[in-house]
Amino acid sequence: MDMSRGESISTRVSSICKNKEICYDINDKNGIECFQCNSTVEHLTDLEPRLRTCWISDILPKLGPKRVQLIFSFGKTIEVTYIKINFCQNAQPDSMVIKKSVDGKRWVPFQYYSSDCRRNYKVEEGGKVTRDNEVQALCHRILPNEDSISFSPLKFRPSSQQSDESPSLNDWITVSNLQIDLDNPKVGFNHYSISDIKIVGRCKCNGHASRCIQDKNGRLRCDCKHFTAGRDCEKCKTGYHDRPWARGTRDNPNACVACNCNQHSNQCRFNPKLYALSNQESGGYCTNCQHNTIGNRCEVCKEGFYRNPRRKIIHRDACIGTKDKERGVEGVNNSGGSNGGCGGAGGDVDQNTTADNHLFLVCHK
Ligand SMILES: [Ca+2]
Repeated sequence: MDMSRGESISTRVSSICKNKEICYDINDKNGIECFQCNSTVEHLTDLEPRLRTCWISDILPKLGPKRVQLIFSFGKTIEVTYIKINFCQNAQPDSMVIKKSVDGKRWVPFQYYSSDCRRNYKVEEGGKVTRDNEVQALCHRILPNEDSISFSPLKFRPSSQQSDESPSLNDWITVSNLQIDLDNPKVGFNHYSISDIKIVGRCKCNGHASRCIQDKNGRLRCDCKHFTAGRDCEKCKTGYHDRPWARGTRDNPNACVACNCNQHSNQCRFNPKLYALSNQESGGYCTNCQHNTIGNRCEVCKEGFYRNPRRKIIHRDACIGTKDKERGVEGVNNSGGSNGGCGGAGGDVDQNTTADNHLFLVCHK
């Protein structure tokens, strides 16, 4: 997906040239070259079927810092696979950094470009990534006549062929915001100019969706499958907490599993202790049990109610009150126990079903 053309992307720039004449002195030309500029932020990412449109920075100060920032916010996490920047009017920078963030507050370098990496960024040009340190930003030389740069965040990373299985590389390409710092102009130039920025990525959905959709506010969210929920499918949906959430992989979708609440609730929570006790089979405990039931699986009648022997546990009349009893339904009093209804502490219970599907409880101590 070409994220830079998406409707939900927001682009901000710290400097822009509007209705102004820019004059600059190029060493190899006679005299000064001037042009009138009136650019917009949209010129950075618009489609250019015929006419090239360029974003142009304001005139840079003669003294002091010359940094201009471009910030792209996607509104949700994406996995970036490719970035291409086309410069305009030969006004490419001499030094620039691409930075990334997953919260819009903390930024880390993604890639450096400079005519002199060591002097400007204290990073060795080229550099090497090892398997032990795959997520460090590299610096590549930018040449004065280079009219575009391309950056693939997984390139040169040893685990890139198995990036699905590498949590650190997954984190490395995960961003919600990108920032491009143009730090120094080329010799003779007093502005920067870019005709197009292409950002290619896929929605980060933790292996539980193949596409993103827009919510009613126009924001991107994953089209979650495997009973997951959240904008990144980062959690199990309500009622599907019987196993812990896990990322979907090529070999295992790791779908969330519904809790068994005997049809008395559609809400549950995950409990690691229950999960361990069940030998990692089932860790959900039901909440908000209805129809006068309680228990991890809404399988017990709450105090003052009796187990109706004529109904299965999943029936809404499985637990009946005294009035129902007086009307002639003989119940089993299990108000004292939370272990399946055996009238007192310490009892175990077997649940059996008769040939005509009536459930009965067998208590033994
Ligand atoms: Ca353009």
